[in-house]
Amino acid sequence: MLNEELRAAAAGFSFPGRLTDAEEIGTGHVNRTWCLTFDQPRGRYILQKLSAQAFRHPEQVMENARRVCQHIEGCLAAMGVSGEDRVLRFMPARDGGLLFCDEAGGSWRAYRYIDGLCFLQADSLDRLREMGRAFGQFQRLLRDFPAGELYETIPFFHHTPRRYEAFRAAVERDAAGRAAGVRREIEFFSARADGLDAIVRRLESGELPVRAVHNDAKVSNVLFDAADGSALLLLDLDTVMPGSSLYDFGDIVRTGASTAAEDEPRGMALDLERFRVLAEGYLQEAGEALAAPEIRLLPLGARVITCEIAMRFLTDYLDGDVYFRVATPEHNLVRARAQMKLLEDIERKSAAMDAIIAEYAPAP
Ligand code: GN1
Ligand code: MG
Repeated sequence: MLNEELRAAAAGFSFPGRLTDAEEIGTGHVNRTWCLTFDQPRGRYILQKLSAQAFRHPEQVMENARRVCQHIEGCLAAMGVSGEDRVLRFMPARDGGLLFCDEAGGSWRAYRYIDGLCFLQADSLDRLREMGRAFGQFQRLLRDFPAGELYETIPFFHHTPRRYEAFRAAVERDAAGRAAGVRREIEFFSARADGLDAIVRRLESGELPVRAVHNDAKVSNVLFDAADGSALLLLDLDTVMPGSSLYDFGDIVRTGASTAAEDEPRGMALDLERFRVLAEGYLQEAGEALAAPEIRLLPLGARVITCEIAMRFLTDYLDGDVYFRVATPEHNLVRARAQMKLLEDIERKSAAMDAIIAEYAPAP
């Protein structure tokens, strides 16, 4: 569907050829994504409109992504690997920057389309091992990257105690009049409030190193080669920021080792076999780059990150669905319930996860 808004946004970039088609794609909860086709060989590009609600400084988002891509491309080149299909290549806007600002103030960016497969849920254990490897490699390649130079595009993004405060404030505001209907869910998080600083506290004390991390390490943010199944690259670098490797590992587990979709409470559990291959793939790549206490604490990432996103979904439900895109009025509540169920199973299986991590940790 080619409408005026899309045509205007596409015209903001130096694309070669004539625009012939635009298809909305992607499963993101925040930005919107189109695949554009031009009458040229290799004439496909991705065009995205950044959520103004999520990203207050889109130029900082692009600067972070550009620096990280440049760093990764340099590392790949040193390994003799072409960046062609392995790193996002952003298109310059007409003004020479990486963003186009439309008349209504909306921010757009574009990059070269890379052919491959994306999954909402992994379809095999091999796929999950590859996913673990992809995020592990990302961490390894960024081990020398000066994380402190990245902008904090969403301040306190994974500051879980602050997420809890925001959740409590939403309960108090009760902007959509929904709090009375979710007493059980509210109680669920109140009962867990004490452990929520487990990662930020260790980052602040220096027990965990601050690294450049992806911060949205979902299955759907990995692009796989359709022919051989290998992971090509990580998509969605919007939240690349200083943080902890536990955040990414946690999200890998949350989305990769779970037995149901993110918004499907029925049958939701943590699958330890999936966890095992994720840990194996991740540590194969990142093991040498991570510190021993970090590796030991990786399962904590799954617990904190799953609790955090469950709380964020419930917060948005209470606020009246102002942040995450929803398909039904109950969508955020259903998402929260699915993640709560997953969290309970993660809590039950925490010792088993610790034991698996110990098996794959590099020898001291
Ligand atoms: C959002 O839009 P998407 O799907 O890339 C969110 C992540 C959540 C995720 C949950 C900027 O990511 O933090 O983990 O939904 N991104 C932002 O699926 O808030
Ligand atoms: Mg994202």
